[in-house]
Amino acid sequence: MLTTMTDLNQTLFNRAARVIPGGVNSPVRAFRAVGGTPRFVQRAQGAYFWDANGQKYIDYIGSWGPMILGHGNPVVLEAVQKAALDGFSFGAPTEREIELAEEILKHVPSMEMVRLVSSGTEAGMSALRLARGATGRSKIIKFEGCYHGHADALLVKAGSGLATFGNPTSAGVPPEVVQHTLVLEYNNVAQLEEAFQLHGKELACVMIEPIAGNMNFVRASVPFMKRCRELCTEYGALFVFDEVMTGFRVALGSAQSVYAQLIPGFQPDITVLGKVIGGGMPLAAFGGPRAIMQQLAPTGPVYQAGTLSGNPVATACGLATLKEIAKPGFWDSLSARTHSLVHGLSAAAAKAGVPFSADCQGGMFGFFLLPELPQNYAKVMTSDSPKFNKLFHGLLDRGVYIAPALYEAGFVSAAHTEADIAQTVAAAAEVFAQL
Ligand code: KE4
Repeated sequence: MLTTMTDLNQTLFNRAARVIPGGVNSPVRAFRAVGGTPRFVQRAQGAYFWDANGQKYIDYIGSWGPMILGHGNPVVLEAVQKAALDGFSFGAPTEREIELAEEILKHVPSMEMVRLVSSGTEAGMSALRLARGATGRSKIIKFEGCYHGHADALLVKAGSGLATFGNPTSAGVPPEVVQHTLVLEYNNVAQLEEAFQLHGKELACVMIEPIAGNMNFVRASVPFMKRCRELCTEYGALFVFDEVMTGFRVALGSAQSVYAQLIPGFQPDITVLGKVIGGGMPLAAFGGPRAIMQQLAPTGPVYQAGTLSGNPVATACGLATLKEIAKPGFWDSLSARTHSLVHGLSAAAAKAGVPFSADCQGGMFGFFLLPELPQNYAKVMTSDSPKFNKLFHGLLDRGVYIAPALYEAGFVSAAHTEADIAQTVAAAAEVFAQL
């Protein structure tokens, strides 16, 4: 167990809370769902970070997805240092934005063009405006438990953050802003059919997390995904894949390449990306067919802009990251490591008689203290929060850092070793025995 005389994390947290709301710049970091003191990161390297007390942790958050290579990858670091020497930001086009765009398009064939922005929220918000502008329609469908960033129209029964606070919508979002947003149950084909029968011709888009990482880890079933695609095509609505979390994280071709193997010819219309494509720097993107993307300013009527969009240092970080994960063998090795973690945790839970179900794809994993994998938000909500909180803190005390919220996914990086996995599983076995 870890004990420290003066907990410098608490000292920093108290100081932070005086000048930053909740002491954090993003709610989930405050540990509100799990209780206790957030760990203030002093530095990170590979699969680890060290907190204000100098305590080391195996990091399974990796900045909520971006750090797929692990922290401080030397190739990426060198690219960033080199780019910084040439200038931080110009507000003018650069060659590297073209290189990053070309690299993204190479791996995501559903996209012919892409626009770079600075956050997943900005990308999702812009994709929504594009879908509405391109179709001339206002209504949209999203699914309960999915989170697409905090743009007003999308902040309705979001899965991340808000679900943890049990607050299905946010204050400050006027009812008229969300009146066009239909929230359906994930994986519910009947409800989807009904919504299209009622509103199909008014629908600008259906927006979905193909693997819902904001409900921890819930896959869209093949029949459900197939039906979303068919109905969007039939009614002229655009199918928007929010791959901010799954993009370049579950596979080099992102989640859409996983579904294209299960549903021949499957492609979404618009894809939203973030996290991994920035390699940890503020960078996100959205893209799709040329005919749709040309609707964006300055070539079309849908306005969208950004001072730091395509930032030269962030694009260097993202491009170096994508080049590394495209190297032969990367995905076999990463997937093997993630599977080894999930199998180890499942075996440890079974041995301790703890109800447990887990799933993973590429470098992303999730688990539930439930006997079987939940298929939607309501089922995820039946999870035993107090028990999860005990697991969270038991692991944290043993130097293993998983998401401080039941509804968040976990991430393995290329820097995580089998020894790290073994240490994690051993720690979990101890905690499961106490549950
Ligand atoms: P950002 O604006 O946080 O870059 O991206 C928003 C977003 C959009 N779409 C999906 C599928 C996402 O998962 C996210 C952000 N994910 C959360 C973690 N669940 C970021 C962590 C946080 O909010 O602090």
